Amino acid sequence: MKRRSFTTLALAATVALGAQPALAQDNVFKIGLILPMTGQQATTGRQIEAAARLWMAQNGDTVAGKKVQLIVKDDTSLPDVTRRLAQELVVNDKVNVLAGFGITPSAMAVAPIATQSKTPMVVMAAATSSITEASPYIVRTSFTLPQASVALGDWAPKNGLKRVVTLVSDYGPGIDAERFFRERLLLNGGQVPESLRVPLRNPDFAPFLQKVRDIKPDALFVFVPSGAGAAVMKQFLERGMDKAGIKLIGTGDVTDDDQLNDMGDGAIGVVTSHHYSTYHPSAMNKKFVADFGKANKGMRPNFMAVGGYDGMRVIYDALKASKGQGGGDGLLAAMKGQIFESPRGKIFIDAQTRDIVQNIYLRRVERKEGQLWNVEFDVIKDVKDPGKAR
Ligand code: VNL
Repeated sequence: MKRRSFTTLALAATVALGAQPALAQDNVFKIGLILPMTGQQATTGRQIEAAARLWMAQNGDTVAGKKVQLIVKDDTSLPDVTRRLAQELVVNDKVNVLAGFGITPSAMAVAPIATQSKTPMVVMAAATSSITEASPYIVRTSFTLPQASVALGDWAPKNGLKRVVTLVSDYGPGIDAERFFRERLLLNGGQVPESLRVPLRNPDFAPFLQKVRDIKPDALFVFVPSGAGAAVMKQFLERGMDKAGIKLIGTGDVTDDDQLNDMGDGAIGVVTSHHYSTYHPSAMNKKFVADFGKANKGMRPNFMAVGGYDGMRVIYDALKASKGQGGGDGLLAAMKGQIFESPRGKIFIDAQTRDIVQNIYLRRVERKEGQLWNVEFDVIKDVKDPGKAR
């Protein structure tokens, strides 16, 4: 009785004030999706936005009685811009969740805002191990570089690649990749005669590749962020590194499915380790790839798209489970421990670390049905981030 009269009163007041949108606001659930839509990392933004929109097209925009609204902002991959946008989304738009984050510095810039405002922050792209430790409100649906790199440190020496030079982008994920690959290789009796780091912004790979040619290792291990792989591949082949007997290996960022088909047959045989391959042979993935292509003029979803798609699922499932109650903390609690099948295989959000646990696949570039693909040939199941154990 009491409750009903209160509701009636509130309604009457709302109508009297002509403030009907205020009532509607309570039924809106806002996701602030901050991505690099322009600039050097624009492919990452395009992939994740397309995946988020596909998720919503497939699953509707009403969850637990709330209307889901996606607010996409372009941070041009500059962390100061990411921080300002996150602040505006929290303070002015009053978003329920922050999501996206193309590169590590952008994710790091927003972590304190997530903590202060108690807003869950779903990291869909950035992949430095330590990101999830920057705020207790961060949940990750992408991957970590230690997770992807260790598998290759086991595979390489067993396959005759014992002397390996590393070449990485000089920032968080690159430094993680360099360190975890190297440690694992050394543990397996390999050697790293040189570790090279290239700038993140406008890198010129030529002088570094010349150095690698002079050292003439068995292999070159590469990490560059999504979108930069094609440039590495082109210069690697132009300098005849493969003909000189140096094998190219790396995390899957270098043979990014978004660009792979344009890299040419020189890419065939390159072995990488990663958590998602567009060619992954599950029924769920085949449907995901087909639907994504249909909605985006034939574009292939890459590992960024999968991080975005699964991130949306984590948000939807948390909203459903918490029935839209409990604010940021309720939502966060419902994100922890989620387990489900993704287009990449089974994934799990570790409740302790809020980081993703997933399979890591070894893949080789092959031409199949007239196109270049990363074809999986081995799997390491349920890999936790090795960066967390320290
Ligand atoms: C990061 C890691 C970015 C891996 C990437 O592409 C990537 C990052 C934009 O943490 O900054 O492939």
